[in-house]
Amino acid sequence: MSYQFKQALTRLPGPNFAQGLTNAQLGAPDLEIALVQHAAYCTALRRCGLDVQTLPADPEHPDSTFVEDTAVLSANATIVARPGAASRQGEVGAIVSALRATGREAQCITAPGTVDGGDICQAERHFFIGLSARTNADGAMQLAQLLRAHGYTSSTVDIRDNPGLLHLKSGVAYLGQGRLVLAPDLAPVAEFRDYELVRVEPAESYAANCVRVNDQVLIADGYPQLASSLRALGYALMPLAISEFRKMDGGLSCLSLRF
Ligand code: CIR
Repeated sequence: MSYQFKQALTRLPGPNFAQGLTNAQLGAPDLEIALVQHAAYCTALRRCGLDVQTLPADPEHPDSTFVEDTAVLSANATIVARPGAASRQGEVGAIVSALRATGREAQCITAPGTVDGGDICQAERHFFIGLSARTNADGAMQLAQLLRAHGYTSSTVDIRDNPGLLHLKSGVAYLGQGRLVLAPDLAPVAEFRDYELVRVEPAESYAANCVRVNDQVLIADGYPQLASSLRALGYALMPLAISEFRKMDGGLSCLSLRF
């Protein structure tokens, strides 16, 4: 990955965390454990060299710890998303302010468009935009136009027939050097055929949501096959416990905005 991340934005899960949206059927999350896992995640980002700003929990928005969904950030672009779940649309105000404080002025996705940042996967100068239950065609079109104005290309990947994937990045991660980690549900997607694929076994599908951060790859702990494939390719891994966020349909990428 040629781009080096310098900063990250995260947000604490709050006492209302268990009231967020989920289809995971893994039981209610334990807030104390979630806070420990969140702190370890922020520490991992710092070890990757990032300056991490953690916003306080938002009592109005139980899903607001999943900050990735609120924006699409790249070297040149700062685009504030418009989450597809109505209960999450109020999360963006605090993110706009936090980004502004770092000197980034945001452009916004507007109604009737919806975009969740979790549906957006950047691979160098190209963005894959997932069409999902959260990101609609209008939002995808607005985003593509904004990205084009910043010199990026994009293409859409329709995951609406993949009920196992909440977001595109639930099933794909870009590692740099033209290489993607890919969950089995996305294996048939023609858009990915020009990339070198690290295929995730069906039993480890959840682990496809890993995150390359500078010289490290954050990976959910407990997925030995993917970990061993990535180590064999020379990646330094940071395995992280993420169980409480998984109970709320979240993964590693969702817990931060990296820029
Ligand atoms: C939601 O359903 O919106 C949250 N409970 C989980 C969001 C996870 N975000 C992500 O995968 N980017």
